[in-house]
Amino acid sequence: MHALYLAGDRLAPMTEASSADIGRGTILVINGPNLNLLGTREPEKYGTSTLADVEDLAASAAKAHGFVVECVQSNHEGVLLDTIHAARGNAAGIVINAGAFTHTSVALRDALAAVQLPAVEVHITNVHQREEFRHHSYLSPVCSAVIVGAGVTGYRLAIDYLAEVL
Ligand code: CA2
Repeated sequence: MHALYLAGDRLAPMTEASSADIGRGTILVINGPNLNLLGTREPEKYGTSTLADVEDLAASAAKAHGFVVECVQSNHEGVLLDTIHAARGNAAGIVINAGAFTHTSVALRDALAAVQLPAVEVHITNVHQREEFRHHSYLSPVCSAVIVGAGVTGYRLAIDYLAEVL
């Protein structure tokens, strides 16, 4: 999944948007493994919003602050790494829910540290109320802020925060 949203609409990829369209810039919204299933299973845990709903919510929040979003979801760690690398020079900030890779991936942490962009780690659920293995995040130490347990509203809060600090 890879889409640029401008003014809440699905548009052409980032390369086709003019800098005049972009306003304050682009916020990259990354969703990791299994988050493509949002809204289709386990609603008691993850709610009923779909990934498309989350991406629309992010686009609206960004638009309110004069940003656009680029939204990427992948189940493949390498794709997420390439996406983070490509953000350098193209995005002003990053919102990332790396799913289960949060708890396993030194590589994603190194990529986030390398690009030196303000990043916000988001988790839909309160990972601290869940299994012990979800309590540790490799990403938190290299993120500016961490939002857990606010449901999909966490993505909006992350964008509001980035708009404040950027
Ligand atoms: O709470 C979160 O946002 C998580 O990042 C979600 C991950 C989990 O591994 C993290 O510990 C916390 C799992 C994403 C799975 O998403 C699904 C959505 C709907 C149905 C099934 C899975």
